Amino acid sequence: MKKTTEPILVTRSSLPPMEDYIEKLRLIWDTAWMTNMGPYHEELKEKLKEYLKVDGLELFVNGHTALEMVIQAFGLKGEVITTPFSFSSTTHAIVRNGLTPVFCDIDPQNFTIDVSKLEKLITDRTCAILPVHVYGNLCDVAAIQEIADRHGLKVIYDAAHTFGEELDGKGVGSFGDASMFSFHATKVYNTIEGGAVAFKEPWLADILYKLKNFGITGKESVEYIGGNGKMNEFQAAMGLCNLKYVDGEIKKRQAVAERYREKLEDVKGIRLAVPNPRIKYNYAYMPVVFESFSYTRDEIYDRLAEHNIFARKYFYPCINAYECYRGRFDPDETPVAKRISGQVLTLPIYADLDLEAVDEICRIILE
Ligand code: T4K
Repeated sequence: MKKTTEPILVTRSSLPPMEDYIEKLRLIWDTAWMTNMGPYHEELKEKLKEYLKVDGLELFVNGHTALEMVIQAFGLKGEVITTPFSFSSTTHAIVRNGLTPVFCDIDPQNFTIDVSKLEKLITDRTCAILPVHVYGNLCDVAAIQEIADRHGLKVIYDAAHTFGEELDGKGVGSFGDASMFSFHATKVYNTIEGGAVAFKEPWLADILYKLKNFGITGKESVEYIGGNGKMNEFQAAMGLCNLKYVDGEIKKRQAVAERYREKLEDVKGIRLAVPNPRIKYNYAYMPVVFESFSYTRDEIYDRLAEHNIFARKYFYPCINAYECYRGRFDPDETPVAKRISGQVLTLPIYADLDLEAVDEICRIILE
């Protein structure tokens, strides 16, 4: 088998033509305005509100800070129900706000929170649900909202993976009380590092703006214990440039995802998430579950690495098995998440990935 010369990594950042970015840098040099809600920040905020089809939006320096700060904005106390099948950020944001995460298992089909197991985890200490639209697979937003309304709970989505996605034509950020998007370099759309909170209630705009700027409320007043979560002008300029090309990038990702599906969908022992025709996807990740295949997930991972192809075990281990949470949670209480996290591999996917490379990756897997 031919070894690829250049390593193929799980993803590769989308960058605009360099001239576009240089052009944007001129204003920064002319004005010397680099951060603290400058003109690019404000322009990007308005453009993203429209693109994401949401009522309110506040930009942040990264997705994690956005999540920490929206949790703080709601002034939550007690327990937050979430899933352990996510990136560390989701649970860390809960814990760093002094709240207790309670882990709900996931749906084996699309890996999001299993709504049939959610309600029995609600106690009189529960204040919110923090589900994850993992890999861009949307949660059952209607069922979650119905449960939340019945128990008077807030719903904050970790929508880090869902830039530009829609359900029945509605922007994904319009569900729940708030949604956090990540614009990290590894995401479908990037502002180098960056993130946002989308929301409906107008009061959130004001408090999020203040929280990300140290809680400052006036020339001589600081009313909140905020932090520094501001997106700077270099990030916002990159965001404005990338926004022009993102639809094209998503189309190219779609071709890659469809090629993988063509090659792997009907293979015995391999399972792909079932697409939902109501969702407009962004093809952020390509998760493949090696359930009863002739080789284990780890064997496939190693075999690809021998060929210079670096898939990733997103998300292994489950968060409730992390060293930093040892003794506090039992991963056996979320058996589906534990099983899937031992079987899933996210294969390389990005806009400029050649379809021939996809064929080669599939050939190595199936060989
Ligand atoms: N919630 C969820 C569900 C998330 O997945 C994340 C982030 C967050 C919250 C928090 O959002 P942010 O605060 O990050 O905005 C990466 C990303 O750093 C992280 O943003 C992402 N999730 C997570 C799933 O993946 P690593 O440690 O796997 O990244 P790294 O450095 O190994 O990069 C992966 C590949 O991306 C590289 O092999 C090559 C490519 N790459 C990477 C970088 C940094 C590029 O092409 N260009 C680059 O600049 O965490």
